[in-house]
Amino acid sequence: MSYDHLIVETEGRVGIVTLHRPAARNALSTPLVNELGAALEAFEQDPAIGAIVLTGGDQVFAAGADIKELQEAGFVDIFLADFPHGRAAAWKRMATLRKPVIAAVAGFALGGGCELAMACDFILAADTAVFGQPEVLLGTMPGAGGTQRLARVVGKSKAMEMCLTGRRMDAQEAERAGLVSRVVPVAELRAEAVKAAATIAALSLPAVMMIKESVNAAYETPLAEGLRLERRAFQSTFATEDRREGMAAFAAKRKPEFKGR
Ligand code: DAK
Repeated sequence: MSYDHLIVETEGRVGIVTLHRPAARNALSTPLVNELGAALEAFEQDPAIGAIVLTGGDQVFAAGADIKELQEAGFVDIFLADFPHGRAAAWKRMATLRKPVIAAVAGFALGGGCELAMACDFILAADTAVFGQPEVLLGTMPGAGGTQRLARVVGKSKAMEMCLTGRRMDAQEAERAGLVSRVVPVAELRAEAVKAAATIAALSLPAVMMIKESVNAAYETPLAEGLRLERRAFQSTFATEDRREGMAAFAAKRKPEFKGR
């Protein structure tokens, strides 16, 4: 498949999706979001891919929803389409991918851009990264997780301040607040993200998927239920060839060869 607003590549077992609409600061237009959904789905279905990097390149991650596309829309348009043109389907799919997705963020990740990064499994930030939920400055509010994921990750005060005032957060503050896993020089961002994804992609895919599911459960379940789910997932790994191989390799002092089985 060819894409107009994305660059889609692979490096070994890593799928890399680069948002590519530089003239509009990678604003998340309907065609771009639909392409993003298709590209992620293709990697999810591809057995040769073990992990995914989502980036906007080294200038900007994404400036949010396409404001020009939305400016004439009325409530009924937005409501009936469940936010324009089936776009919600791509967002929902994003949240249900089972393979890990790393957001590699350089420059602005604003509004829907910040929400898109937060919908990934973890965020690696360049030292140029800037996060914000400026929707209130447009007379609206975050609509794709900004009030929910941000509050869970950085806490109520910071989330409230950012969503209520539109104040942006730089990479260092984002790291202190736990929004990003770490900050790297912008020139190294892509390589670091691909390296992390390659590390994951070389491991046992069933174990990786169970870990992702279990960590995500921490945000959606009471502790006792989350612990039960984690315990059951841990026990399930004892049904995989990879778990046997991993422990046998350790005991034999050799590198494990995981098959994803
Ligand atoms: N939409 C459309 N065009 C945009 C854009 C955007 N979000 N951001 C930038 N552009 C365009 C500019 O209009 C300009 O176009 P031309 O004038 O050249 O035609 C070009 O990109 C360059 O922009 P600037 O000249 O402003 O560039 P700067 O580098 O000076 O500034 C900036 C970059 C990102 C700081 C600035 O452009 C900016 O503040 N942009 C708007 C950021 C913003 O307010 N974002 C929030 C949008 S609301 C949901 C899904 C998503 C959402 C909600 C629900 N569901 C699934 C339910 C999300 C909502 C939002 O994100």
